[in-house]
Amino acid sequence: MNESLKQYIVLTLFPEMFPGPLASSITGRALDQNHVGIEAINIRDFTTDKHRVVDDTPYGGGSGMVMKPEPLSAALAAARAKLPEGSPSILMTPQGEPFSQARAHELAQAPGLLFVCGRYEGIDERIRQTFDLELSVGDYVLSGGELPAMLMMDAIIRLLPGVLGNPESLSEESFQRHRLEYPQYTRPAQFQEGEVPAVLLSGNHAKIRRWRRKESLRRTLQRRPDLLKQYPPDKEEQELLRELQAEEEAKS
Ligand code: 9D3
Repeated sequence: MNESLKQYIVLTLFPEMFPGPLASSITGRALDQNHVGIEAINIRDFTTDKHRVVDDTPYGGGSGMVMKPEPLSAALAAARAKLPEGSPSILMTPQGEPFSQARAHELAQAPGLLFVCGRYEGIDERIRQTFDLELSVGDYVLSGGELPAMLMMDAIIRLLPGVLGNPESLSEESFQRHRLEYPQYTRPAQFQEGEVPAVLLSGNHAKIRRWRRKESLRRTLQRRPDLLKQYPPDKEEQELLRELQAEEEAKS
C-alpha cells in the first residue's frame, strides 16, 4: 500500500481523452508506480432522460448552450463521495485565475483533486458557485477544459514526493526561480561553426556559476522583463545588469 497515493478525478464529457499524454514519460511512471491515480468520469452517465442530454439553451436567450445543473450536480456528488476529505474542487474555465507554479505546489499537497471540464459556453451559475477554485491556463480559446486539466495534472504530479528521479532538479527550479534558464551545451566542443563558451570548459565553478546567472538575466531581460519587475534583482544581479548595460553601450 502506497501511503502517498493521490487520487485525482476528472468530470468530463470526453472521458476517453484521459489519461492521454499523461500515460507517457514522468507522469506515466507516476501512474504505473501508484503515486497517483486518475479516474475520468463521464458527466453524461448522470443524466436520467432517454437522450442523455447534458446541455440546454440559456435563459434570457442568446447563442450557444449551457451545461444543465442536474447531471453536473449528481456527478460532483458521486466524485466527492469517492475523494478523501480536503480534496479541492477545481473548475476549468477561461474566466479562472491563471494557473501558476505556486498553485501547482499548493495543489500537490492535497490528498485528492476534483477537476471539472466544461464544454459549451459554460455551466449553470448555481453550480459554478460550489467550486473551491476556478483556473485558466491562459488567454486563448480552447475547445474545452480537458487539455487544461491534463496540463495542470502534469505540473502537479511531477512535484509529488518520489516522482522525479532526481529531486535536485526541483531544488534547482526553486533556486533559479523567476528567471529564464541559461544556455546549455554538451559535447562536442565544436559543432557546425559554433563553439562552447570557454568559461564552461574552464573548470572554474565560481566563474561558471556567475556566467550562468548573467546569461539567465540576459534572457529574462530580453524575453520576460515582466519577471524582473515582479521579482526584483538581488545585489549580484544588479551588478550583472550593469555589465549587460555596458555591453549594450559598447555595441552602439
Ligand atoms: C468562444 C466561447 N467563449 C465566449 C462565449 C466562451 C468559452 C467557453 C468555453 C470559451 C472557451 C471555452 C472552452 N475552454 C475551456 O473550457 C477552458 C480554457 C480556455 O479556453 N482557455 C484557457 N484556459 C481554459 S480552462 C478551460
